[in-house]
Amino acid sequence: TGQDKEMAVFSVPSYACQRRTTLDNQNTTLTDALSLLAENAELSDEDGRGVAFRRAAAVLKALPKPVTDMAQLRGLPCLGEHSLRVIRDILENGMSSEVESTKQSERYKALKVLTGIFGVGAKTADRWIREGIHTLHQLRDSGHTLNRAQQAGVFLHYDDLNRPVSKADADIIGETVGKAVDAVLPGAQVTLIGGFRRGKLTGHDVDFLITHPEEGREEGLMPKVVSWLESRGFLLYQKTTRNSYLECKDGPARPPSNIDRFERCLSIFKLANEETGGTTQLETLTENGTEPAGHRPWRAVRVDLVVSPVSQFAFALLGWTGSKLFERELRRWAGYEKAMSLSSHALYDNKQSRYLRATSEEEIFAHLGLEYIPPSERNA
Ligand code: DGT
Ligand code: MG
Repeated sequence: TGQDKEMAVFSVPSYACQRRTTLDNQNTTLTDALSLLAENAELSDEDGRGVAFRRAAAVLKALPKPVTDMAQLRGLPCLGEHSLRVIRDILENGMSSEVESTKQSERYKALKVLTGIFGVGAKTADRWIREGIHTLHQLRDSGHTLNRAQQAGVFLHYDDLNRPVSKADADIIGETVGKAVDAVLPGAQVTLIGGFRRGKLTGHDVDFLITHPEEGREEGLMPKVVSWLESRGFLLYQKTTRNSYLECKDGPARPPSNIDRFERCLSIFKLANEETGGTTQLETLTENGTEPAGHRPWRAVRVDLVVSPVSQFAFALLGWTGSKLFERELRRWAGYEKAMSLSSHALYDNKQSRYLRATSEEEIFAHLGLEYIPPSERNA
């Protein structure tokens, strides 16, 4: 029919790491709906369902035009029955009743509030909800003993940590981190990673990768950087850990030397307000009784620092730039299509039984037989 001729037909490769996904999303209504269902599944310990919704949302994010008709989706990958039903509801009725009822549900609302606490994940939140704890007030009254991170998250900085961080704030923090690193190890380099490297204008935290061009010089760097920052009052909280090597789940066992040398610091930064701007938002007393930001000249910001030896830098850079789904898809591609194991430390070729070296992200994409996708197009 004539209508069919007008309709854009889309074609999208199966893996998100084969696609160029910019921040210019033409289907935000649909992707917001699917992302909400993904989030709800993840918070409910249904990771498989979560990933399915994330993949479906990512396909829609890669489309050059808004979807207006179900027929346009024919042949597209990763759109399962459930996701298609949600999309159809929205295209036909302007909303999905499943999304709306999830959004309104007490459980989802409580999960959002409780996992909004720094240091509280889905498991803890779920346990509290089963005890009838749905709000911060109820949590405080419950008499639960909270760990140090959670105390910082609930009592001190809840509102700050749940307010988006701007790129300008990220840059100011980057300058401070740069000064710290330069002071304790001249020649060491700081790179902004995470969502800001992909061009996002806001984020939930600021992520930095630190390395030194001479292998081994980065050892012991993190504690020094942290002391420098701490002694000058830049840190409200910090916890430095040896890399827990979570991505090991997806790969073979690796030499322990890799594991030992990767350090990470989860911190809460004290960011002074710009002198001219004062506070950015007008605020009344916060509902949960934390100290309102309007009455103090700083805000709290989550900052993640990672130190990598230069031999692993390209892998760390690629692994920490995201998006999370893009990373997951890269590892899936490596495993299923190339019989390789990719982590933030290394790329292992199972057929050749050896590690493949790389000094740039471009080389890693080449090893994987993928077209190079720059950070700004990894927003899957
Ligand atoms: P945001 O902060 O919400 O605006 O968005 P992103 O994309 O910056 O997300 P974030 O900060 O949670 O993580 C940045 C990237 O770092 C993410 O794409 C995956 C990676 N990443 C996060 N946590 C870990 C981890 O524990 N291990 C490894 N290898 N990578 C991680
Ligand atoms: Mg981030």
